[in-house]
Amino acid sequence: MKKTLGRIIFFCLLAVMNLQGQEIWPGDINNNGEVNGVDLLYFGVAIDATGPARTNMGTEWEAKTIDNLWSNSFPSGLNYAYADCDGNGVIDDDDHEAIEDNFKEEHGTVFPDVFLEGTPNINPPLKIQGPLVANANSNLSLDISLGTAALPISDFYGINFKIHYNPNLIDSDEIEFNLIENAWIGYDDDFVTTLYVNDEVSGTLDVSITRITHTTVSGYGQIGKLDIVIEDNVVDFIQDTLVLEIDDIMMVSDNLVASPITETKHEIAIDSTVTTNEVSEQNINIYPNPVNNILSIQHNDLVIRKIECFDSLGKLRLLDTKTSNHSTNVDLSAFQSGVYFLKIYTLTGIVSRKVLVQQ
Ligand SMILES: [Ca+2]
Ligand SMILES: [Ca+2]
Repeated sequence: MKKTLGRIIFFCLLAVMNLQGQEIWPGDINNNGEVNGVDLLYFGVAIDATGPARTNMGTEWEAKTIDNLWSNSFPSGLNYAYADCDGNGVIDDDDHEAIEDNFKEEHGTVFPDVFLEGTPNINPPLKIQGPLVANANSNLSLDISLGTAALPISDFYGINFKIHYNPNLIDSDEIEFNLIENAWIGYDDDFVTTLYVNDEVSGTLDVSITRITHTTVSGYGQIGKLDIVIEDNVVDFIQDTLVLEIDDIMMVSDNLVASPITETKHEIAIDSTVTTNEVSEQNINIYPNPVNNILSIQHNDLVIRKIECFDSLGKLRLLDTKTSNHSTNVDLSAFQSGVYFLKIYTLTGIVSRKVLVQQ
């Protein structure tokens, strides 16, 4: 989302106006109408502060009346009472928990957080680095780094970002981000706190990290690792390149001043030609390709159990369980022109092939 001056002025006005609102929704610390990782950045700034407790304590997702404002405010003018999610009069771990419990909840009108998009080679990048090719059903550990020697980071206090992935290509239960030991931004519980939320449906991992020391650090290089497991059913070929994309980055100093960070993406080609071993490519010939009628699958000594054909959307269009010796024919004459994917199950493994139908 691009920064615009109008939005920022409006956002600041909103923050000041909210002082009159006198009610908080637990977890929405910056009071913009939604709970997300940006609220953790505000939490990190306000941590350990104390003020008057609320009479209406608790973190259930409902409006809580603020009885008394605190003496501290965020730079935007928003009162620290909004950071005391549970209302006990101190900003501590329970308030962090409220962000997690109410993550993605919304109230009233949502004024989306503003993310400053960096310019490549001018602003420091947040990068994913790792292999460019991977086999189906393999585990990968990718490096996440912030800043480079040429474009280092100064006055780091916290960062929030999203990693997008295709949930059809990786095991969405298994995706995990973790800070590495000795990460230059801090890694120990005494120095940083984190919040990771994975949405398996949309394929989004929200990562939020903030220091809790009231002091900033400067540096560059690796901060964490992203562990993923490539699915073993990617042979359906809905897509054979995994794209991991970082966006919605907000990196702030200890007074919540944001600096632009360059968004990046990392592409991994998934080699799914053979998902189980022992089937040599040379053992199966498919012809003609392109085809408009009968496709011949010559399989020499391999015994075929079944053949599946998927269209480019991954929909199963044909299932053939006939077996024959050495060669099997598949009728594709009714298929529209386009790319299709064959999955050939043999006794020793599965072979996948791309077929072009031209009518
Ligand atoms: Ca918020
Ligand atoms: Ca509290």
